[in-house]
Amino acid sequence: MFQSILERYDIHENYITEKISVGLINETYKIITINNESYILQKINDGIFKNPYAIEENIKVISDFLSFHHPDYLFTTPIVLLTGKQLLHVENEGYFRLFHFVENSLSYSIVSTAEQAFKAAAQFGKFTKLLSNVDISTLQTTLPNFHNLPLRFTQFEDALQNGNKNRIAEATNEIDFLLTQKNIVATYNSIISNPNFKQRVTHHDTKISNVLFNKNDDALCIIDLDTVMPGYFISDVGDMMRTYLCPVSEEENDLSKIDIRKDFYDAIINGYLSEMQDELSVEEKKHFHYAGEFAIYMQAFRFLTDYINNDEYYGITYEKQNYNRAKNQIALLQKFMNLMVP
Ligand code: GN1
Ligand code: MG
Repeated sequence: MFQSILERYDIHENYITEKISVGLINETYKIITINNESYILQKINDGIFKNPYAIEENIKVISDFLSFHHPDYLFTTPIVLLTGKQLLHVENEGYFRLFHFVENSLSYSIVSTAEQAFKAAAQFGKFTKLLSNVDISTLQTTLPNFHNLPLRFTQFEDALQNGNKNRIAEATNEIDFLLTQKNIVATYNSIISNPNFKQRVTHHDTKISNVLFNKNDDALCIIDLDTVMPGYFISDVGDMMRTYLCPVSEEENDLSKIDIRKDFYDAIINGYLSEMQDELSVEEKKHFHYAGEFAIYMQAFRFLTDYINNDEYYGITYEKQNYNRAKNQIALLQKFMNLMVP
């Protein structure tokens, strides 16, 4: 399969491949040719991204804007095919994109220093800031309602009505806890009706593996631009809190390891504000803490929803994985709410 894909990019040398997928949705491979050219090949999950061309078009709008206004900014765009398109559709296989591997870059799966948290947050803040003059109506929504908390909550409630009865019974404690936190949804509704909350170009998947660093630990650029679309800053800051504050990942089953690193919390806020200070309104700046609650809560019940729906969305490698992920996120939310009083 790879060979026929690479030929469409006029790459004919021998190569080796390595699966480096870190996400739960798309598949990612590194390809190194015999001439030592390195590429990243990504297969888009078109069961989830129903209109992959929207991704390509958004990236085009953004890359045109950046190359005109901020030509020095390192922005990873897919390699253009012989046909002139960036997205390759292979019948019965799916949609693919090929990128040049960013030389001398590395990525992390867990944040190990507050400085990394600061630098990553600054990168995501910079991205939104540099694009603040893009007319967001020119961008498409690549995943409708992706971070729409009330709608996600309704999907959770639907799962509780129609999902796997055994799994619902098994997860009674977690379900009860999540239902008691519904005020987080009410706050979201008040936020989006507040004119001081603005929609901006938002990444929506700010985990640390989406930031490339060099060996001196400088942040080089951000990657994984499939969910770049209009959104609120709480999405980006919230997902950083969800994924940077804890020394272990959402896959950890030993809940005693779940902890909140206060200095990393400060680093996220300070790093983000180092770029976004003049962009965010006073009202928005009061909602950094809420951002964390929003993202952790949403992820907790999205994992549980998927478990109750028999794991139809997130990739799993063992039976109770989505349940365990939900328990992990609930533990994180409880720690976050107890330790990090706004
Ligand atoms: C999914 O596949 P990945 O890791 O890029 C999900 C995110 C979740 C994340 C949890 C399109 O992202 O919302 O935060 O899993 N992306 C989509 O690991 O649903
Ligand atoms: Mg992603």
